[in-house]
Amino acid sequence: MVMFPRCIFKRVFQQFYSGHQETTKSLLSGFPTALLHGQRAAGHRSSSSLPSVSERTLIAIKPDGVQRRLVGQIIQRFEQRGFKLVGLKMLQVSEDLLSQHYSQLRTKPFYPSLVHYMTSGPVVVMVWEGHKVVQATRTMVGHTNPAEAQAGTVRGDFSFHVSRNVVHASDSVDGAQREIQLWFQGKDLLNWDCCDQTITCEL
Ligand code: IDP
Ligand code: MG
Repeated sequence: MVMFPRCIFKRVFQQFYSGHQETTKSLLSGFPTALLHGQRAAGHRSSSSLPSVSERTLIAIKPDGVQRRLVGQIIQRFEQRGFKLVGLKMLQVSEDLLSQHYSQLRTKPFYPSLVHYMTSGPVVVMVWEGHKVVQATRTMVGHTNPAEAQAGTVRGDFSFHVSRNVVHASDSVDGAQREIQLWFQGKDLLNWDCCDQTITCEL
């Protein structure tokens, strides 16, 4: 018997009881067979205990990352890790937004150059969701000063100076909530089911 991921079951039941059998059929026929079988091969457990996956963090690819065409490679790292992208946009940051984002740094001597850097071109800002995503993405991003960042981290692989460190990642769960509210409106964040949720999220 083919084991269907939980999200597919949920949507099939929703579709069936709401009378959309055609949609249900297309939902099933459109789902890659290999993935369905892969689910069984991966050893699906009918777990009822989902970890807290509601944690979210804000990641931004800074202007140097965008200019150097690193957007795809950076996004790929978080996707490969298994985190879920729930918000994404590209924008030219205003000084006002930046001063709120970096409110704790306003008195630092490097603040004017930080503003100049961050407003020098577009940024790509994202919200990622997953189990302990704040801590995990900070580790993946690496030390603030790329000279001290480990190889294998984003900053350790793509940068060498603190004034051009390619990417931002929230440093705490509270900080992430504050930053997400600053950069995104609630309606711009999507709650969606990953088809591989039982593989990547259930413990
Ligand atoms: P973080 O980005 O690792 O969280 P923060 O201390 O919050 O580090 O600093 C925010 C940003 O300010 C850094 O990512 C970097 O772009 C910039 N910054 C921090 N310290 C310096 C510095 O000494 N010189 C120049 N820029 C700095
Ligand atoms: Mg910080």
